[in-house]
Order: sequence, then structure tokens, then C-alpha cells
Amino acid sequence: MRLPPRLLGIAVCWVVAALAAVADSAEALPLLSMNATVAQSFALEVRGMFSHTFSNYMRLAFPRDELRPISCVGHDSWGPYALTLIDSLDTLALMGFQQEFENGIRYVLENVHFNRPITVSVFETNIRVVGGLLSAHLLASRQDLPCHVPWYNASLQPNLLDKALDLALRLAPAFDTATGIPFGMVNLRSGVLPGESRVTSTAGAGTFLIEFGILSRLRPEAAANLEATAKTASRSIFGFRSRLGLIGNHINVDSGDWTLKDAGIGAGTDSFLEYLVKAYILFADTDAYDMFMTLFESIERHLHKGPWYFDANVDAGTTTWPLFNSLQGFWPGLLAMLGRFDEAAATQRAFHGVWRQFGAVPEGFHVVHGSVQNGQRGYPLRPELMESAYYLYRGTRDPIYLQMGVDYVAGLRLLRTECGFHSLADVETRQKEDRMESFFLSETLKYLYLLFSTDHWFHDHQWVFNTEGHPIPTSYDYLESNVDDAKASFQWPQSPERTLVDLMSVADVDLSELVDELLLLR
Ligand code: DMJ
Repeated sequence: MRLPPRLLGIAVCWVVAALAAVADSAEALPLLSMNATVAQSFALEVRGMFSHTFSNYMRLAFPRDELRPISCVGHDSWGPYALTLIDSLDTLALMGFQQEFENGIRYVLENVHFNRPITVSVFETNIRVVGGLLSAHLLASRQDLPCHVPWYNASLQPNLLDKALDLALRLAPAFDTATGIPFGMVNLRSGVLPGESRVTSTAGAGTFLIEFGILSRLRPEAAANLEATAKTASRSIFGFRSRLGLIGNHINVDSGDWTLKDAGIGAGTDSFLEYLVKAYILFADTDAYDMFMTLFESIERHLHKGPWYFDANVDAGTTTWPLFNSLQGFWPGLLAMLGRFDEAAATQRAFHGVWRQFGAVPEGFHVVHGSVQNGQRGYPLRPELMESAYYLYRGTRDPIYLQMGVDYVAGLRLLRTECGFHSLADVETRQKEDRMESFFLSETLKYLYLLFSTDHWFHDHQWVFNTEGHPIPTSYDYLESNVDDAKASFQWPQSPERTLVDLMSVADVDLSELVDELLLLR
């Protein structure tokens, strides 16, 4: 095939940039192993980072939602409802801060009420608050876990489960639309207010299967419809997929029209895809799994380029944004859950190469230009790379993922302040931002801690994390699930026989395939 010189130039740039990034990440990672004592010392360091941050949040910001890590004062963000405390409860439990875990539960039971005239994000409230309360409830109730809270039991009125249920029922009016796809915002006392935007992101509308599913199973008398509500929303989004089987980024809740037609796996879409897989693992929801696999096929066909995943137009399938965006970082972890370790390893290595360049990841990195994308220069302490390193390590036990963890710790050390850890407004200029989102405590530090805590009791049980890093046990008798036993016995994929050398070689992308794909792009 002959290409016009201009197109050939573009294609060569694509190939060079994509391969350079892969090569960079391959070179950057030394072949190291890590003994258990060294891993443990990193776990302790991460625990120390958490304790520095959490204790200062409680001292200087609580009961406001978040601590500003540079000015060291509190502010409200997604609530107000003492968000950082609620989002941190299960991390306290897993890191062995038992007294703080119990104090936190007590505070929430006595002081956090949701019958308030505040308008909140349906998505953020669900993943951070409903998810946080559910996880804390399940951890505190389980007598077989070291974080069991003896005084906490189901007869407490109200307990954390009641609180989660109350909140979820206050979110439910948002789903009352022609498509079943929820509004993005809802008032906790009055429902959806007149004039509310009728456009929502795909992830914002389709990330409810876990929390609503658990509530329906644990409280069928009060929450029977919640699971069906979440399912209708997810099914409806799936039903609006394009002819190519792609789903867009933003959707109109009345018509189902895509208002932002970029299909991708990251920002705007990520956790919708994630919950389809996790609903299968948790509830044996084969319908969700089938939806995922249908979408996955189109993702593979139209978005997957070498180790990267580029956004594409839902109708044409052509690349619109040849970017890595930081929210894509969860994808290797999801692939690992599906047992697709080779693809997961290659993509994690490419993404990790971006971290190695900046000691953080920018919100957007232009893979073709090999540069930070303007307007997406910040790093708000996101957890996705740590999350994927955690899943990949648990699935392969390959020390390369511990080594990646060391790089994440090294990057975070540079962001430490007197009272917490600051975000970066620009990963290149290192301009600071006085913001520390609650996911830094609920996810970033938790995944890192669990990555390095190689013999933690947590690993003796099976869990599904909600998208905010809140672990939900998959024990079916506890969930009183009625799914059939065969499906319920889902086992996490493992590839213990895989060696570091194997994983190094899978990062070698097939050049001819990549060149062909890139030449066809435009
Ligand atoms: C978190 O709130 C969740 O992980 C969500 O799914 C995506 N964004 C943030 C972390 O980056």
C-alpha cells in the first residue's frame, strides 16, 4: 500500500511515539525481586502516609468533607457529609487503626444524617458514601475478621446499613427518567430539581450495580427495587450502543442520544465497564458479563492500539483522541480480573512508563506527540495505576508490580505537606494544587498498602472492590444471595507460574501488527 507523504509522516510519528513509550517503560524497569521484609517496610511507610493524612484531616478539617493539604484547613466538596471520614473507614480497618475505625463508625451513627436539602452527585455519593458505609458495615459485622467490632451489630438502630439504604433511596428518584438512565444530580430531600441537566456521563449513570445490588440482597423488604433500577440503567446504556458496538461518553437521559460521541475506556466511561464485570463476579450476573463481552469485542477492535486504548467516534470507529487518560489506569486491573494477564501486563507497563516520566500521571498524555496534553496537566492523587499493580501482583505474584509500587511511593513522597499530600496542577512545572480528594485515602493509599502487605489477613478472603476502593466480601451466605452455586464459586484468576522474564517479553508489542493498525487510522 502506498501512502501520501503527509499521511506516511503521521503514521511514522504514531509508530515511533507509541513504540518509544513502550521501549522507555521496558528499559525503565530493572529486573528486581523484592524480599518480604523490604515489601513490609514499604507497607509500613504507606501506613504512615495514611496516618499522617488521616490524623491531620481529623484534627484540622473534620467534619468538613476534605482537608486542603497546603493551607491545612477543611472545606466541603461533594457533600457536606464528613466525606473523607466515611471514605476512609474501611482503610482504617484494613490498616489496623481499630480504635479510629470504631470512633469513625460511632461518629457516623450519631451525627451523619441524609434528610437534608442538599443537591449532590448521584454517582459520587453512591460510590464514596453508600459504598463506604456498606463496606464499613460488612467489615465491622464479620466475626471472623480481625477488624470485627464487638459492640456493632445488626440490631443497632440505625446501623450503617440503614444509613446506606436511606441514602440510596434518596438517590433513587434520579432514575425516574424515560430511559431509566439517571440524572447526574439529585436533591437528597426533594428529588431532582427543575432545570437539572438532562445530560450525564456514562460512568456517572452506570455505576450502581454493586451498591444497589448489595442493598437489595441485604434489605429485600425495603430495597427490592434498587438492584432492578441499577440494572435498568446499565441495560439502557448498553442498548444505546452504536452500530459498531461502542458506547459514548455523555448521554441524554430522555432520548438516549450520545451528546459526547467519544467511545473510550477511561474518563466518562470507566466504572460503567468495571461494574459489568464485577456484578458478574459478585452476583453471578451473566447478563452483565455478556454486555461487557459484547462491548469488549468492539473496544478491542476499535480502541485497542498496541498497549494503548485511544478514544474513537462511536459511529465511525476512527480515533478521536490518541491519549492516555489517567482514569484508563484501572483497565489492566480489570483485564487481570478476566484472566487476560498478557494484555494487562503490556498496558500496565505502557501506563507505568508515563508515571516514570513525571513521578505522577497527568490527566491526559498525548501518546503520538509524547507530551502532556494541554488542559489535562494535573495529577489529583489518583489511584488507578496502584489499583492495577495490586490486581496484577495478586494474580501473578510477579515482583515487577512491587517495583512499580516503589515508583508510586517515590512519586507520592514528593507531594507530602505538613498536613497531608497535595495534588499537582501541572506534572511538568510541579505547580501545586491545594486539594486532596477523599479517594487518596480510600483508594490510592489502600491499594498501595495491600500491594506491599503480601501476607495480610485480607488476602485470605475473597473481595470485590467497589470503584472507590471499598471492599465487599464475596461470601454468598453473608449476602444471602440466591444465585446458583456453580456461578458463585468464581475464583480469581491466578498465574503463579508466570515469571518476571515472561512478563518482560509480553511487553514486546508485535511490530507488524501495530504498524498495520496505525497506518489504517486516518
Ligand atoms: C474515584 O472516585 C473512583 O475511582 C472513580 O471510579 C474514578 N475517579 C476516582 C479516582 O480517580
